[in-house]
Amino acid sequence: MKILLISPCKDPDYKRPKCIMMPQLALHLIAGLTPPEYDVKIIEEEIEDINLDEECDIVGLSCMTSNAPRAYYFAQEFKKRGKKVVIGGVHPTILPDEALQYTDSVVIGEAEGVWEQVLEDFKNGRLQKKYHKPYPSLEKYVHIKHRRDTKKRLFNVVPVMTTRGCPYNCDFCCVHDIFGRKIRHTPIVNVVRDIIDSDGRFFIFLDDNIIGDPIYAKALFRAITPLKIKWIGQASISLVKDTELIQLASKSGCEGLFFGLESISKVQLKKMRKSVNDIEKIKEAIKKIKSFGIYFHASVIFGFDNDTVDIFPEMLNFLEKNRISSASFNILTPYPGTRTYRLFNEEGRLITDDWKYYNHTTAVYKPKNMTPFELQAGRLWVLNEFTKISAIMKRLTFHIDHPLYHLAVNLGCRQRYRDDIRNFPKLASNLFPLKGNVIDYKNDFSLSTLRFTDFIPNVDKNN
Ligand code: B12
Repeated sequence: MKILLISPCKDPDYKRPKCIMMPQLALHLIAGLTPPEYDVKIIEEEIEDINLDEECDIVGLSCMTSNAPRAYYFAQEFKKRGKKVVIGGVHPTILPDEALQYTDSVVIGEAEGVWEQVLEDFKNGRLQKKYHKPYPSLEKYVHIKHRRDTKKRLFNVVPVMTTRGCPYNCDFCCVHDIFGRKIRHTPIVNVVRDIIDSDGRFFIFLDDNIIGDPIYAKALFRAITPLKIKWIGQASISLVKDTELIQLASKSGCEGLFFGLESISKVQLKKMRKSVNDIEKIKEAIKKIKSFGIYFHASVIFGFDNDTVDIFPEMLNFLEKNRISSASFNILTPYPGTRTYRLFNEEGRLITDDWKYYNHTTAVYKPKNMTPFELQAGRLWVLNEFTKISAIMKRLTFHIDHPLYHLAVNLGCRQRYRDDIRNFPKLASNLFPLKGNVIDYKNDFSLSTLRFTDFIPNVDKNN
């Protein structure tokens, strides 16, 4: 029997070079859970095309919100061709009934403890509509067979996940609803085994917060130190409160961390219940983390209710002043299942229900203190200013300890800017049609030639 496991892309017209796409973990893990009698083929549409007539018995689709429409398209096409289709991932977990309109079966939550049952039921012709085993144990070692393939990508980085669940409860995030509030751990001995089995040298820990449980994190860092690997991951700024933890992370091969800084507004930081919520303390934290040789990548969000258009130059100024090497510029996104979604929906602020736009970088709602267009354009303006070649080179002088990361990440962000600016006219005319003929998106609009102050006041405020 043959299983086809697919990760659809967000936009089939825009695929990124294979080497810069971070490899999938979920589908490889599911392949690892699959009994040996099945043949498994994994396809990531971001890097390869999908043949709808591919020989297989059952199709498994994995999706987040932004690629859910594409997943549903494939589900329908495969069903037309007589295949059974099972779907799983973040979006079907939140909206299983929506997913069932297009598929035969939905796995809600994690695949561990469920996937074998799905296959057994399929084999016996009694596939159920929904499968759900909340918060399964992560004790069992799952051998991931396709490491060799995944290693060819993103500078040979190998993805690993050590924990699930998140104790924080951010309004805009769905992770606590999906994986629970209690952190569950993979036994450290299994993480070590996974790292050794993978034969890799460079790893990415996909955990939402690799230091979420400091006791586990310290034990993990001690256990991987002898492996002499290099790794990157995501962490909360509270790392700074525990010097031993930073030392252990650095000694175990931590080269860089991605920090969800989110906002520089004190009110907003407090609202998000961030444990380090004083901007002066954040500045010190950045310095301290960098002093341990850890590359600092910041992730910020625009569009909170107290953000005005001033947030764009303020954020740029903050990042430059604090010598932040690289940053992801996101737009607040009301993902289904979050409190933010419920609130914006109740207040009638959502401007589209097309999930493909729910991607962290598109204004899909009316912000309180600016227009959706201003939010969209303001993000692009910051991205442009921060990733101009002259700005990247200027910052390089402060990051001579990690020149390759600095250049690779920033040039990647520059490419992202180029893609976004190319797509902007189409996006803007779909989502933000103007009432007055203020800007002809197709012919007049070029952010690269306009300064922020030139275009923001020009926009029709009623739009
Ligand atoms: C790594 C990661 C990425 C990687 C993905 C790498 C890849 N090729 O898959 C990259 C960086 C590319 C990425 C991109 C994006 N990401 Co992302 N990402 C994550 C992260 C940190 C971990 C995901 C992961 O791999 N986990 C490990 C695996 C093992 O877990 P899993 O994927 O959940 O899979 C389990 C179950 O869901 C289930 N399952 C999943 N699929 C299937 C399929 C079947 C058939 C079955 C049976 C079961 C099943 O079984 C698995 C094992 O238990 C999560 C945060 C999180 N905690 O989930 C965010 C997260 C999933 N991403 C998110 C977002 C928003 C994005 C982007 C839109 C961001 C952007 N600006 O572009 C894009 C969208 C990409 C797309 N294709 O549409 C959001 C999703 C919110 C939502 N409702 O959609 C999350 C939850 C982050 C957050 N806190 O908001 N992401």
